[in-house]
Amino acid sequence: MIASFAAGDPTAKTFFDRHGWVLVDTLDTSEVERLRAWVDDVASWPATDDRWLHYRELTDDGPKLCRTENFTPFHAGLRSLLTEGSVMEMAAILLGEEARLYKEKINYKLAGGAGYAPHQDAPAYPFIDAHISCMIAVDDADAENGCLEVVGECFDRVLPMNEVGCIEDSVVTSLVWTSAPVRSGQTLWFHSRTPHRSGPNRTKRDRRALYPTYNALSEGDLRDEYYRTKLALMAERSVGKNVQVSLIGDFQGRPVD
Ligand SMILES: O=C(O)CCC(=O)C(=O)O
Repeated sequence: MIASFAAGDPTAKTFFDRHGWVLVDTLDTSEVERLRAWVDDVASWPATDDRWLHYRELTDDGPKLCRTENFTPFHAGLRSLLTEGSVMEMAAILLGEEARLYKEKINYKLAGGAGYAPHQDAPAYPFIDAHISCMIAVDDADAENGCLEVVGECFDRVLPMNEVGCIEDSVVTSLVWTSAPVRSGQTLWFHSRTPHRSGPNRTKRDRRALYPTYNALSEGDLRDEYYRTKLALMAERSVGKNVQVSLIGDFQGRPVD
């Protein structure tokens, strides 16, 4: 078990500044129930080309939803969770100034869903120098259903990358990886240069999580520009042979077609 901090506790920043990640208790049981209903809402939305972005992967049980992005304009509850209240407050504490939502995604990792290769987020996030992300656990995440593994005290620079923008193998083996189980309602915050990876979901239990990313307001309000650029770049190039959900080839999911 990793020790967690209470929501809004300013001392979480001291831990974060040293380790590049910190675990925070964010939602109580009834808030988790409400969050699950909201995530079910989003998962039920149809595919569209001009609103939210759904991505699917092929699992041994057939095609499954693996990610949704750009949902806050279309869901008031999730928009409020990610842009007001204790999550936003913690983003500001950790960034050391007012924060803005840069992007948001739900990673579903449903039973049988694939994992993520070792990477840092920074190379996938253009325009800004300092951003932080968090994993808000919708379901309990553990080693069996593919929780994150992080490297502590290692966020001062972008590490050498392979051809798909993930961390080079020789560097991966030299790093010390810590498994980070997260209970539903807890939030694992991490710096955009904190190396992380996760295994597949080998269980029958879904492992859904929200991942908002924030930048310091002094760098601007960049969310619309991020999504415009991401879609343009993904339309003109692809990275690797797996399902492309990002500007780097971190996701290991098999394509559906
Ligand atoms: O959800 C996971 O297991 C890992 C997610 C991740 O690393 C990412 O989306 O960049």
